[in-house]
Amino acid sequence: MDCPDCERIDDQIFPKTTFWMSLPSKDSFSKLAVWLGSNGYEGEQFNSQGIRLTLSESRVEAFITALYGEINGQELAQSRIVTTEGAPPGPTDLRRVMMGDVFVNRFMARWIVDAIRDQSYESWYQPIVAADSGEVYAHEALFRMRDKTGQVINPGQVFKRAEQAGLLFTLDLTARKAAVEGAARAGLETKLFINFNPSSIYDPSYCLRTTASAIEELGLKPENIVFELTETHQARDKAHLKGILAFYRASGFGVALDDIGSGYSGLSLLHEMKPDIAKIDMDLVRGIHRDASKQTIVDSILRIAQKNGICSVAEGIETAEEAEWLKTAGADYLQGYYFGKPQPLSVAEAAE
Ligand code: G
Ligand code: MN
Repeated sequence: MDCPDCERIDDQIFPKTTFWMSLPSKDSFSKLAVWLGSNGYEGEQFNSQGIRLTLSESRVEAFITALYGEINGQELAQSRIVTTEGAPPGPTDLRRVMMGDVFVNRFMARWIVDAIRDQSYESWYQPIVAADSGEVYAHEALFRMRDKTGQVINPGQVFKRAEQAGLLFTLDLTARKAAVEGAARAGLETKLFINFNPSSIYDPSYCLRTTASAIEELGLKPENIVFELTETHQARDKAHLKGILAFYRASGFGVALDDIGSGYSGLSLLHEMKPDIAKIDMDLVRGIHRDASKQTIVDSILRIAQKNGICSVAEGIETAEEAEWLKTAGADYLQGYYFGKPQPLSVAEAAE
């Protein structure tokens, strides 16, 4: 069985595409009908609030872009759109029906779908060092996607666009696979930290089996893998987060909570979730050696971590002063440009 949300990306646009659009009210239906008529589109009514429109491929972009400007955001979000190659939508098209805004965002983000198909992405790796010895303890895998010219695209943008386009499940899975495959190919011998957005799955044991079996098939040791839960403030509920933690634990993986101390990532998550590792957000790290309020917050994160048997990693360290302050305060591991930037992992580096 496939998970429709993360393992398959459906085609929306065909050589000749029929758009089946269901509007949220009679009023928005009339507005769209009038606009189509006055802009040379031959739409047809197929039920009281439904409009059907067939376009050749070359006219699709102009139509979707105009549609985006014409219908207000809320109307678009409450509309439903599905496309076919002409026939009325059948039972198998049900799972392809999208909210209007997700449909438009998916179309605008089709470069992400193309890049996944063309495998125009890779995983880069950033070292995490032990605060006391300075030895490399682990690498964090960071996903990098390339555009058609080969330029690396800002990774934050890629994930944001993917989420708006209903592609987060697919992208997060692709990134996790790239992380383990790259590490296995390079013969990485340190621990491997892999980012994971809890909003990208419904059910841990079902949705995470692809990643877990890739790790096993590639011969990586589960005890060397740590999953970093990111964007935990967006997670549906604590029970969902706890389910994910339990799945990873039962499979022998380590678990870290990312971005502790940033915005919403409350300290309460630490003793409620009891991860193996707490990653202290880089906003707190920046200039910490001369910022008393950041020092107070980080001191209390470190104290809670120590009391609960949780190891700490300070992220985003850029200077010797920041590194020194964190080491003295008792952070276990350090990460940031000061120690090494994310970069493709060559076999040579992995072996050192
Ligand atoms: O959300 P997460 O903490 O996983 O984000 C890591 C991101 O931060 C990566 O994209 C990485 O390139 C970036 N990064 C890593 N180290 C540093 C650093 O020292 N300074 C800054 N500004 N960014 C960093
Ligand atoms: Mn991270």
